[in-house]
Amino acid sequence: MSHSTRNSLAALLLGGALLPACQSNPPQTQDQAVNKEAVVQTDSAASKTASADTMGVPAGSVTTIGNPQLLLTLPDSHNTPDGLALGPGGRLLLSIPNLADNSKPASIVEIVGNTYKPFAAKLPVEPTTQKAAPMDLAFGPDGNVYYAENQYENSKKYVSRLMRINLKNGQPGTIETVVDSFALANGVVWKGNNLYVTDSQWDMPGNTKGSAIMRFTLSELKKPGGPLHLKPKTKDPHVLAMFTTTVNETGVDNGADGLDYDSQGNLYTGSFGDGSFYKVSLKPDGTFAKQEAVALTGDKITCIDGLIIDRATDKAYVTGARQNAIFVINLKNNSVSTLAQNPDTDGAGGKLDQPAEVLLKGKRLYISNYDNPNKHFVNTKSDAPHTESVIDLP
Ligand SMILES: [Ca+2]
Ligand SMILES: [Ca+2]
Ligand SMILES: [Ca+2]
Repeated sequence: MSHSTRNSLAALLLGGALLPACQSNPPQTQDQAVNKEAVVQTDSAASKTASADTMGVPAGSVTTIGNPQLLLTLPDSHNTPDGLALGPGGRLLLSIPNLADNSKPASIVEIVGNTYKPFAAKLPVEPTTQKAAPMDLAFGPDGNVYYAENQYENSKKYVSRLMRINLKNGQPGTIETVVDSFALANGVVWKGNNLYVTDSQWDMPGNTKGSAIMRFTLSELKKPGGPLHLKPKTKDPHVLAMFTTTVNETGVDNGADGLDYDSQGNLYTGSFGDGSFYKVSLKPDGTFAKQEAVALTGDKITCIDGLIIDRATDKAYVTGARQNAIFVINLKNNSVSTLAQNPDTDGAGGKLDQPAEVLLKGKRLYISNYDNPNKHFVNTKSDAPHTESVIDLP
């Protein structure tokens, strides 16, 4: 999950530069509106906190739906919980990239009951950024843990990676880079011996709003000889499908984010920047067959972060990071309903606080509250407590 605070910064700077031009006239375009608001924010110190969302989510309109419960609270040293993985024996891992405050190192912990313990406390840092940033993660068919790394907020120079934690007797041994040169590696899912990874910023020549799903086979990830290198700004042979984000008032152009597959083996991903929901059909060998934007009905989703599909019911549980909500998409008829939603909170008591990732274990839905907002999000402030919530489904 994946969030681009730098975009806000860019809009802010741009807004400053355009100050004389748009100060006296009402904004005519969405971009101008964004810039105009940025100017207002620069001019007024008072508006630094909690500027109510007046565009995508009108102030006061956010209702309370459902009743998420607190699973556990994390200290400030674990401030941005994100990816969740279910392993052999029901083991649960949680990645914490600390992108809200990375003065403390990122790590991966293991959730045990309603508490947690260290799993991989020392992740290798990327050499140029000197940071680790684990996002989504998954146990592979080889029993090892694969995690996507998001360096995009540290560097735009294609230094994000796919990493492998080689397990020894269930505990982390060596941790190595298996693929490099992603822009923003984000969601991961294994389907048989195919690994699918989203890159939320896979741009192309002439398309700065690009994103993609990549496909790797277990055998190529196991080949000796060091990491695979992607070729940025190309349709690299690992690119399975590409997407273009329609940038809205949030200014965020991150695209494909969470991903999972249904009972028929179709892959789905959602766009963080614009909330589009995509279906990618696969051939039996896991390669591309076709893709489509799914026409959804019911409640409107403006931003999709993580998602998980219950293949027994073909319902997708989708985090609405911007709307501070969990949505359910019934893949049998593409209708959307809201399972849970809260107004702006700090997360106390398990209230939603910008949910980023979800995982289903039995009938229990685990929810990571990422709490690291972009502008025009219901959540306005990264704050303690840092939390995991749960919803027990009927
Ligand atoms: Ca881009
Ligand atoms: Ca919080
Ligand atoms: Ca918050």
